[in-house]
Amino acid sequence: MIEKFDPLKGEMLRILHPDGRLEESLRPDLSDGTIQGLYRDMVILRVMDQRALGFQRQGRMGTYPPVSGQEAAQAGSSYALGKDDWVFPSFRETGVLYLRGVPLKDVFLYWMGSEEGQKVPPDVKVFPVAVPVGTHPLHAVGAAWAAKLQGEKICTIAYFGDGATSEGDFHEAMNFAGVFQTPTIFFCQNNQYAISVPRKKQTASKTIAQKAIAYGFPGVQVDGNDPLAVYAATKDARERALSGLGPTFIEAVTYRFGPHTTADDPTKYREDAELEEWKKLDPLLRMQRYLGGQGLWNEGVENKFKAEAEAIVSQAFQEAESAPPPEPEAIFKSTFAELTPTLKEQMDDYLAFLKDKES
Ligand SMILES: Cc1ncc(C[n+]2csc(CCOP(=O)(O)OP(=O)(O)O)c2C)c(N)n1
Ligand SMILES: [Mg+2]
Repeated sequence: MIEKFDPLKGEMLRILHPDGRLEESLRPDLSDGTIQGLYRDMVILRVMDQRALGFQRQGRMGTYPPVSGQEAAQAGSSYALGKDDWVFPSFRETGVLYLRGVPLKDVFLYWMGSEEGQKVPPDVKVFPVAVPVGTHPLHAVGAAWAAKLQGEKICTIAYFGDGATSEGDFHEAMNFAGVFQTPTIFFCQNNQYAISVPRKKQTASKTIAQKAIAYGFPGVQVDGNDPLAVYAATKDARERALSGLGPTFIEAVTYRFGPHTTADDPTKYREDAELEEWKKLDPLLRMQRYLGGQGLWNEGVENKFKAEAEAIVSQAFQEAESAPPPEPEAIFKSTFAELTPTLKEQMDDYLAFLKDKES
């Protein structure tokens, strides 16, 4: 289905319009009940994000990268994955982590500075958060290649931003995936900015999706604020991957409502008017409009979902806050299974320094 939308012609996949109208001919195989569940999850992500900002401002959590505005991209794609598919996230995929089964407590722990938060339960197929921009698509391609060689019926998905597409690693990953036909989904959340650098200064390409064409596989632009379009494109990409057709590139066109991280002030580089225009395309609003028309959303439903979300977030944060603070040596011990001689030397040196300071 995605091949019907040519990024070179500016064609973008959209199924749920901002006014809540559904493109029936493109409707994915989701019941209205499931769509309501998807909306409920998006509310949890919105509430989680708002609370996380508050916790950071109260000094109870470290730097945090918000996801508000990108809930459709994260929830829509998560819903389309299989249980055994591997996710390779960047730092802004809090919503994906949660929906793929990483306990919210661990997500918070990570942003509190504890590597314990990166230790996912054994049945959760999520790699650690990659803060170095654009490095992990290579890992996703490598893992997909391994799965292909071993005959495993899974795909891998790498999440990254528009800015990451300027990194060399990204292009190496795309090239390798195209040549070796790896079952990989490249999922780009184009939120229009890489910190303060706008999309138009990132690439001279008309779309980011069209970059896939040069590497010999399909790329599709989807309305990233439309969870149904994101779901349908990801599901299609997954089916292609599992049937041996190789990689797919998805550009989810979206916008981050908040700052890049809690350390950023977006008013320095973007106009309020731009933000207001994008707020009209808020992914939660169009879901409310659609579900409202089906009798599955009203103020009562909204309040119920919000209260449930508050309870989930409060409990997770309480658990994270009551976990013991990380040992100083955790910073050295969290990368390799066994310490390298250089890391061991650095760790011993640091522990001796701390001991000296105490005495
Ligand atoms: C290799 C590398 N260079 C620079 C940075 C600093 N940095 C962190 S996030 C970011 C921008 C990323 O933008 P984008 O890929 O669009 O993702 P977004 O933050 O918008 O989700 C930069 C430059 C980094 N973390 N890693
Ligand atoms: Mg970006």
